[in-house]
Amino acid sequence: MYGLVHRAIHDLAVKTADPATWLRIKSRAGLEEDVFLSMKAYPDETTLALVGAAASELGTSVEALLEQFGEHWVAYASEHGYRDLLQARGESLFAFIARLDDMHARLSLIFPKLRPPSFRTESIDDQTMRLHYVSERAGLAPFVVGLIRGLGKLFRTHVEVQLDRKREDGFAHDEFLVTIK
Ligand code: 1DX
Repeated sequence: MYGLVHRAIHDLAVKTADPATWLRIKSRAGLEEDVFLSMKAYPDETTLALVGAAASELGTSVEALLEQFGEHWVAYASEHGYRDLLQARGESLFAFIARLDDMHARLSLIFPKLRPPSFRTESIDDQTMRLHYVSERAGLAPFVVGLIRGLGKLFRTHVEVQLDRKREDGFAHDEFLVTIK
């Protein structure tokens, strides 16, 4: 994944722990680079090694770390040049989620090595949607839970996310139920 993702993990580690913890995360992940370049595409193995090492060093599970990181990613991106992208003026949380593929299409024009997931929404009622998440990467459903919670904060909307159908249970892809409270 793009180095921007690794920089956001760095930011999370320094904010929830300290710089020494980040150095241990990098070393545990077997990575040598001093800094990650935002606009360089790194192998997914590098990203996953960082996530695993961060979970160990921060004393949590990979799933919990991914949830936390998803929430942090939204805040981080909105503070590092992507606020306008994440906050189309006047839009509701559900309207924004329904347009995530458009957001990724725009980003892909600028960053050709982006391999974005796809999100499809199904309206159930005014308060509830079913969110279909299709990714070439496995194991990142908890990341999406955090992303939706992060968007909820950004849009100042109380939201609950529930992983309803798991790809690892044999479904074609992960499906979430997203509810506005
Ligand atoms: F709900 O792959 C809210 O590298 C959401 O299944 C979901 O393939 C917000 F400059 C610039 C750059 C850089 C900007 F090139 C990324 F470096 C992207 C900024 C998205 C803001 C996807 C990151 C693919 C890297 C993927 C989960 C799970 C999408 C991560 C979250 C807003 C982003 O993001 C999966 C890659 C950006 C950039 C946003 C993503 C890659 C998301 C969201 N994705 C790089």
